[in-house]
Amino acid sequence: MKFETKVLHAGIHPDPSTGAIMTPIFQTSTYVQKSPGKHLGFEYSRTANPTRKVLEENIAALEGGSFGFCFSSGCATAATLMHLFQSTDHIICADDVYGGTYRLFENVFKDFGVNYSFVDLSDAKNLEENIKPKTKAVWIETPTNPLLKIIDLKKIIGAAKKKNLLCIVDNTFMSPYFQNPLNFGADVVVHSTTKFINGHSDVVGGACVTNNKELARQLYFLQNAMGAVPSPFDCFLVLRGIKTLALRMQRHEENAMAIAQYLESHKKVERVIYPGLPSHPQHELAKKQARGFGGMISFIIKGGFPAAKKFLEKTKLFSLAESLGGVESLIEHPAIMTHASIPKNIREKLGIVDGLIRLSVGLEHKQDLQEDLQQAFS
Ligand code: P1T
Repeated sequence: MKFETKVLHAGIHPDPSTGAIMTPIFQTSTYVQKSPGKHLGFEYSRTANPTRKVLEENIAALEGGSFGFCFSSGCATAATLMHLFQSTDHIICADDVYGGTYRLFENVFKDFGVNYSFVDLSDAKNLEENIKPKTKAVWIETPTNPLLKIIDLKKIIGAAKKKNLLCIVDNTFMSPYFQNPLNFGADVVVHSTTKFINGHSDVVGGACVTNNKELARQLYFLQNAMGAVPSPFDCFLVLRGIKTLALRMQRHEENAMAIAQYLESHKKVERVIYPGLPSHPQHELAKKQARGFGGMISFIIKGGFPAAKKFLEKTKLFSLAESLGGVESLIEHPAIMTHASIPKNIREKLGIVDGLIRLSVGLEHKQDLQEDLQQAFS
């Protein structure tokens, strides 16, 4: 099946008891057994739930994977995955990742003895230079959040595999419509389903997918043991949102390209970062490894924080809010909002400066979006 068909049909079947075409919300915590241990495949909803199962199968199919697992948030997905490791293990993480991911690793799991090196993986040689005897895994986002650096999946995963490192790729920014890290040899692909996959800013959720049977066994165990699972209703909402993922991603990208070009021509803009622009330092790599450039743009406004603050207060269609990937456009200030948990000196070294503004370009008409930015600049 092609992607547009998979979002509607992969793992989705009419309800056998009623014929309902939409997957029912199985709002139940437990399941009656005929005799101890004799049941219809479901015992308790933390362990498995029919609505969640359909979503897990659907997301797995979209990523080209065999096993999918859903969680109560993107962070809960990452937290569960971290339990694959033990104290003294070392993980190499891309240096530019969602602030909450950085915080989870640096301020939570580090206290349990897991060590992290945050490294610029857009330069592949930095991976090999940072591998230690206890290195077990590499954690990647591409494009990165918020600087939209592109990491060469083939190169990094190739080098990591030579050292038997587990490769985990957070694919939230691209969504499975534009990029499938498992095809590059990644072991696990991660999503905050809160973002493009659900797409309607009404659910917080997460998911991961693998093709590795042994990893799937461990993840199934951890998902049940840790218990950070989504509600059946949230799974229903994500399943509903996913149906239009292909259409939404096409429009997100069309609008983002137009807005990126507009920003690049604006005299009050110092620099625009969008992988779809030829000015992006890794534009060719982005073209090669993904089927599109997505809906996220970052730019630096001239005039530093005072100019950024004024601008962020003035947009109307672009709502000032954290998150991304919803139908409506959002604007935010990474240094104060999504990446505040990264210490200022590290943030600035990375390039998350006070004039940096991030846009999640939604599905409004691109002319209205451009006019909104224009009036804010004025
Ligand atoms: O918010 P949550 O569903 O827990 O997902 C965390 C997460 C994981 N990975 C990436 C790439 C993310 O961007 C996020 C969440 N990001 C935001 C809320 C944000 O505004 O960047």
